[in-house]
Amino acid sequence: MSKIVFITGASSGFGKAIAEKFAEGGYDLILNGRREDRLQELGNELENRFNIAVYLLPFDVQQQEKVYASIHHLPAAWQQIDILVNNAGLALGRDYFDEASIEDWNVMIDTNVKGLLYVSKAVIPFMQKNKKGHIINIGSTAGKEVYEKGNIYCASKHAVDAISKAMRIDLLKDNIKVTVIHPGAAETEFSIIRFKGDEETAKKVYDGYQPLSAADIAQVAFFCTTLPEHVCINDLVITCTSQANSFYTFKKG
Ligand code: NDP
Ligand code: 8X3
Repeated sequence: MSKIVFITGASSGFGKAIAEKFAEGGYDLILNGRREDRLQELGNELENRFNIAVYLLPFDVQQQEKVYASIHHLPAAWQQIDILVNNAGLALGRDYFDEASIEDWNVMIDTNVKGLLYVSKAVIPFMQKNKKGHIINIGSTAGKEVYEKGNIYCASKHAVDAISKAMRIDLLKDNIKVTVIHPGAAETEFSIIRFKGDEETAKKVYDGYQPLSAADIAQVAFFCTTLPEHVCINDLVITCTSQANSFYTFKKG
């Protein structure tokens, strides 16, 4: 069997582009997301185009029992996971702290933080058995600086940053690499989800400059995993050329 990469949130955006990039590189894929129809379509296309094998593992990362049951029941050959990409995540709303919805906060914390923990906890024993592995966590520039009305999304991504540091220290003994990639603004379905289907507001986020694309992030994720065995990129912030950090983006017009 070829090397195996397990990608959460592969039905859209970064996760989908990462699946395409690794498929092109000859990896077999475990694809997760909630929208099974999208995973099925992507899986079929990549199997046909790149002659690789794809295993679909649709579940909601917020549901601990389902996460554990799905991962523990992987066929033995598919348990030989080389790379885990913890990408599933979202922002919901852009509101002042005192006006934001508690439901939105719960979903962001349950997905971006607890979901990442559940999936990692379930996959790490397979890597420990093999005495190798690579975990890539998708953070954000929002995990480096807190911006107005970003409150709990920023908090969840700061948590991803801290969890990545903790994992890297505690998994040294198992020869497991941990990389956290912090992208800036990238045009995916992210803002449509954040603004709850308001496509006009979502589009405005990217007006006046060229944001990152999902393919840019996929290229970087692939690069991080193809370095020599003894080399690990720990922490990587990537923005488009027009963006410096969460606060400064140069926009035309
Ligand atoms: P998209 O909305 O395009 O993709 C998000 C993916 O996450 C989808 O595949 C979605 O699948 C999946 N997902 C969401 N919730 C769950 C869940 N509960 N269980 C399983 N899968 C879930 O956004 P992006 O590709 O942009 O976002 C990917 C990651 O990148 C997120 O963690 C986001 O915070 C981060 N990020 C995004 C940036 C951006 O500007 N776009 C910048 C920095 C970081 P489904 O709905 O089918 O479950
Ligand atoms: C997504 C980028 O700037 O919306 O993580 O927080 S931003």
